[in-house]
Amino acid sequence: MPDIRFPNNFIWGAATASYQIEGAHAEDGKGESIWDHFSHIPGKITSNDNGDIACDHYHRYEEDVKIMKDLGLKYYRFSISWSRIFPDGKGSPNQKGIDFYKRLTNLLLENGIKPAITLYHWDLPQQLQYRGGWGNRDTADYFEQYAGYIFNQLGEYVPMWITHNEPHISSIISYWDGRHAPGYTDFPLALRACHHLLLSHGKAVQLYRSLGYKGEIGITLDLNPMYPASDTDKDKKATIRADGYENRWFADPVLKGKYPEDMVKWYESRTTLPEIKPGDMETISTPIDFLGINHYMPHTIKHDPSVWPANYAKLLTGRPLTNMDWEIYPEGSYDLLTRLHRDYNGIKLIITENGAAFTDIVNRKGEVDDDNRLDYLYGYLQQMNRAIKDGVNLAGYFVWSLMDNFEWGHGYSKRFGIVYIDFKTRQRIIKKSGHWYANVIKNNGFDLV
Ligand code: IFM
Repeated sequence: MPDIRFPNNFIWGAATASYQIEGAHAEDGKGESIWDHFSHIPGKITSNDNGDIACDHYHRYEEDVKIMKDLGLKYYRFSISWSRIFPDGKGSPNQKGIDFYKRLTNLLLENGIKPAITLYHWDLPQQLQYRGGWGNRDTADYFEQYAGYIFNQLGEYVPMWITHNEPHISSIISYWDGRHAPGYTDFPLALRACHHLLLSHGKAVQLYRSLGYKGEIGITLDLNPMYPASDTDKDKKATIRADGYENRWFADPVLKGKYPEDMVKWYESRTTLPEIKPGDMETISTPIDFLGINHYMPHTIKHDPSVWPANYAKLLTGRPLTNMDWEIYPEGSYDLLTRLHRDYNGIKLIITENGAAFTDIVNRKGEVDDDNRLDYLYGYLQQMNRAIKDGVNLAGYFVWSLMDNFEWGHGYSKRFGIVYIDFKTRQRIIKKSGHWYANVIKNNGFDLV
């Protein structure tokens, strides 16, 4: 028996997202998405990279499923490109688009790999952006229609559904911070986008329930633990605010049916809050089967009145960094999981993303010895296992990512994969961390070294 052992039936998987891997950006009737649009604006992406070809997964999915099988994955988390299905975001579906996901789903199932589908991983159809994107409440209805079509096509075969990936990124970072598509810098609009994203989540969950499928449905939030930079009252209060701004603003509506009161109060005198119609919060908090968590790093928070709107800044504390300059602190994952368990009623949790970017080099033997990534996974999995032992209901883990891919504003300069991609030849090489992870899955755990 391995030193670190996970519960029976633990979900072991790897994750990707449509725009980051598929390529075939204008093929077989696919419509333009906001990321197709944004990445083609000069200066938005490192080296002006884009996802036109990416990992070419659209054409190489058979090879990729074979790799998943070699790794022994139990689950594969991927997202659907909305504009591949509805090129204009609504209206008539594109048969060739849905056929691709049917072929992929079938092949996964034939190979004993369960599909976990994310409906929205940030690639909104550009035609809907022209109508206001997530700032427009109607987008929540279009999302519900899109979700309904996908449920009807794939619902019978897919055991795990995730409505949205990281609404914090697709609202705040995309509509206020401006780093992600559509690249706006309007805070009240970002809060509106957030409300409509959460509303569309609730609508999709209700619809899924009404259709009677047997799978499970949840949402994925990017959640990180926050620690004060000092013992001062100001830093401690700023830490609570940072937690409200990035974590609770998303988790509380879904799991408690209300936006956090401290943050509502904070915003009231500083900005315009979104209109909440009767019934919205009930829809948003429709019970889910699990909470997906994407977790990568801790944040250390300092009060900083010059940073609007929440008056805090993040500090680096000298801990080792990944290639994204994200601090490595596995104990943070223990703190986060135990805290979520405590604050949200012991809800079932699934890590839907965790992993690290490092500079990888193919050696003369044609191998990638990414010991740094392996160490990262080793440390984080150990702490997550500790949380399970302490009673946290953690049911699964998906490594980010199955393969190196288009890392949004960073283009191809950041590699997160356990499988290396040569972006010239599109050759795939399982990295040392991938071989290690395959053994973890096989043994349902690992030995301490
Ligand atoms: O690549 C992203 C992914 O799309 C969403 N979560 C974080 C990852 C690393 O930045």
